[in-house]
Amino acid sequence: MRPIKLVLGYVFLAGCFGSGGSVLARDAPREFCSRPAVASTVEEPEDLRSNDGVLKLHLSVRNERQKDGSTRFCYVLENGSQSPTLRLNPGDLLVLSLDNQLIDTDVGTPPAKASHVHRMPGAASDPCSNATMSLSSANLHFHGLAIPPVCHQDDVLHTSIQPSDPPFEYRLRIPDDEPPGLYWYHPHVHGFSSRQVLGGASGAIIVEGVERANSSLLGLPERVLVIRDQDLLNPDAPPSSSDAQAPVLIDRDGDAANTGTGAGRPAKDLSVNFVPVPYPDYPPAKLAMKPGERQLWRVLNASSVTYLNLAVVFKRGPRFQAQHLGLVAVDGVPLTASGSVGHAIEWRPSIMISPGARAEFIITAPPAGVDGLLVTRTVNTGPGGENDPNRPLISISASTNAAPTHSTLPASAKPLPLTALPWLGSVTPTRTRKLYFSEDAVDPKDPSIAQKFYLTVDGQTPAAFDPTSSEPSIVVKQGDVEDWIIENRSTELHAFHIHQVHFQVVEWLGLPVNEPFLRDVINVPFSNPSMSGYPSVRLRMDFRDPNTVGTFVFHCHLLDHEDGGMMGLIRVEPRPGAGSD
Ligand SMILES: [Cu+2]
Repeated sequence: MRPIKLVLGYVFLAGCFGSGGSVLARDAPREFCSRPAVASTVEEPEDLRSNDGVLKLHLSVRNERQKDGSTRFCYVLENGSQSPTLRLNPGDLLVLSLDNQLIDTDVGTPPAKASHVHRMPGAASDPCSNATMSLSSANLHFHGLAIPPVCHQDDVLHTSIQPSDPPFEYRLRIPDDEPPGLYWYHPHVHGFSSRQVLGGASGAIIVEGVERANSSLLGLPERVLVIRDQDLLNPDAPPSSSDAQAPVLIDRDGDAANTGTGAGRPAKDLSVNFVPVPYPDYPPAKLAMKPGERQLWRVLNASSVTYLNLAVVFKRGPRFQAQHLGLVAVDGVPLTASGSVGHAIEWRPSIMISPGARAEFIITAPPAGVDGLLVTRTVNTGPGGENDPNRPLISISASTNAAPTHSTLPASAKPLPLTALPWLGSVTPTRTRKLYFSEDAVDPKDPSIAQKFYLTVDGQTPAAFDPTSSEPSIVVKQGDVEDWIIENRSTELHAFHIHQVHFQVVEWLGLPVNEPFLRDVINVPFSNPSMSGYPSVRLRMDFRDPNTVGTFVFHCHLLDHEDGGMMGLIRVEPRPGAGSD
């Protein structure tokens, strides 16, 4: 369900840019965020590769209001291509100049519906400390990278670039020991992340070398798939005939509520590399592979709220045959990360990917004459959650003429050295903390009003994240390893994410799992009134990396929950006696 917005004051944005001359100039008709047609072929994003250890690029962030009232957001290169994949090696420098060309697309709508703006005390023109956070503010979060939470690198608390600012330079170095895999970039403007990401503001980052962690990947063609959600293209359409028996329930925000049937109207449409797969008929995007070919698919769930549960079926006549997918990495971390052998590939009939999470897996193309289908299977998000029904995403055809992927992993590679630090799972935690997700009705007597969202450290008072406060709810020392129990006291799923840090899932619903890899997003099961106690996961949190020193956030990655306040602050203090690094 959607939160109420944290409203500190309504400001009609047209008046916020001084003379407004540049704003008016940008109001001319234009199409920057064009999108492919329904049922078209899935194209890979453009690859930008580092050269001599440096990747330098100029990216504009733009938006465009659509006839249906929705707004597209896009990251555009000078050549017009959108959401490029940034490919770097460990140790490489990324120099990204971000030009905010956003306009206020709410101008012209009644003031009550116009963008609201957080203005924190001390608002200034320096983008490193600009307290204005609005729908036309921009910043970037480099999701999953263990880089410092400071301005021009990965700070989202105080960095806010306005349309009137000159291009803003991000300059950061991929750590030498960053696990090779799939990461991503997206905006993190508090209160507005959901609308910007839902509009399409996201792109992939690849830290090269996954074949060094897993020799079974040597020489495989690789393909980046970014799955996004968006407002329904056909919100008023009745369900297709095969779905007709499924009820269309509306939750208190007007979103389609979880039907628990696997069918019915979804809360959001999905797209694959921007090819929309709209409700109610879901005409799938198209993709060709050579018959029987193996590829590494690197899938990012860049949805604002939609869970994915990916599976591949082959159609043999009237029968559908489920295939196994060979999972090799999660959230940018190869499954071989613990150094234990024998877990290089995990063959699974389906792979769940929470909003914000990534999965990299081997897929085998259908044989000649057989069609394949990538689908997302229904996810039960709980009685309070949104409807994520079964639906197809990509129709896979087997063809000897299939175009090659943009990129193929090297055929030989030096194995990745083991990290210098002991495996996280073998470290005894310094202490254990408990945090919990909870929701509150704004007005219990009026169920038409949405929820308030909290992520609380046990013992503290639940409160929505306050962007004007710099007081952390958790303070740790660099070098510490802690266990965090994350409990869900609400009736819908939440996806826990923390910046700068990967963690190990140690327990799931009280059962030891000791995953031999790390994650940066974990789904926490919803609670149910018939349960005794609340469902929880236990995470081993790693603050050993000196790059974690500073203040940063942890939050739910269902972005309207995050925007609604389901977020907290942590400060990692330098280790006493540690050097300046
Ligand atoms: Cu949530």
